[in-house]
Amino acid sequence: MTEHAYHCGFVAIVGRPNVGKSTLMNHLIGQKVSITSKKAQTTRHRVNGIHTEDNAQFIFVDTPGFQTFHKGALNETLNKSVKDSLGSVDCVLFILEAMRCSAADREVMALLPKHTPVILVINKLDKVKDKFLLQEFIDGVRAEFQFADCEVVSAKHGQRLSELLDKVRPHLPESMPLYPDDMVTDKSERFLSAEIVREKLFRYLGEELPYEMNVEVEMFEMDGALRRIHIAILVDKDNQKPIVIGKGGEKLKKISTEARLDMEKLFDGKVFLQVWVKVKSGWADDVRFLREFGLN
Ligand code: GDP
Ligand code: MG
Ligand code: K
Repeated sequence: MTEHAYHCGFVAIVGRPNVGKSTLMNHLIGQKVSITSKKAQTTRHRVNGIHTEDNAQFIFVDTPGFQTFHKGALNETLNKSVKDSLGSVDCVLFILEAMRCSAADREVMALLPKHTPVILVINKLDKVKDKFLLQEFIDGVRAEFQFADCEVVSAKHGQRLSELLDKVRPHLPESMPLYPDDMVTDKSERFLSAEIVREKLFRYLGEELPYEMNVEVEMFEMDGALRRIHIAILVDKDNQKPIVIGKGGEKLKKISTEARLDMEKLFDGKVFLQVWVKVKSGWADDVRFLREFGLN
């Protein structure tokens, strides 16, 4: 393996809800996100995003069954599909929150593949006060599973992400990039779709706009010529949800419908858009208010 060799491969990000998978992913790919194209669907995996560097291309993929993962939802069929897909990527990132390894974390840990390198990623480093206790915590976790490597990061603050990528790179096969550069250099449709929802929120909430609010693209997929887009509006507190949703859901409906129409115009194709409001802390499914919009 020469130092100048180009590496390219598939990376899965796993962990229980709220450890920071989406935040990490968003930071890693930034605006340079590649949408799932027709080409991508010919590969073994569903591509979530691509990060391309001078010497490597990291292709982040979905793990079927993992998006719907929540406590108690795992069963044998799901376990098998998770295991199969984790066994077929080049590298797995297992995310834990610093100083926390709960039963839910261990459920995920039990699904980690034995013959694929798994890197332990300790997230939320910014919340750690005692570095000595952190080292003890890491040693404890590493005693439970044969991790290929370990890195501590703060996904939210973008800290130590290049160090993390440095540890992933050697596990990717020597290969030329699978995706062309032009797919990852522009603002992507994924990024633009979040911008459109953000713009509608500003327009329709005005002064009511909750101070802390994020828009997150949870899924962006091509299904033939149809774009399937799932967007979460993240608010800080439970009592901010009705502000966004409106009476009988009318505000959210308006926001979603207009956003979808804008997207269809911009992308020049049909869009199936789901928008929901989520409170940042807690389990997604408990707080999900879902509106579905069919096709015209
Ligand atoms: P996911 O369910 O694993 O995708 O987790 P999210 O990416 O949605 O993150 C869950 C919560 O943790 C969000 O409120 C994030 O802002 C927060 N979070 C993620 N990374 C960090 C971090 O590095 N530090 C801190 N303090 N919070 C983080
Ligand atoms: Mg997420
Ligand atoms: K990037």
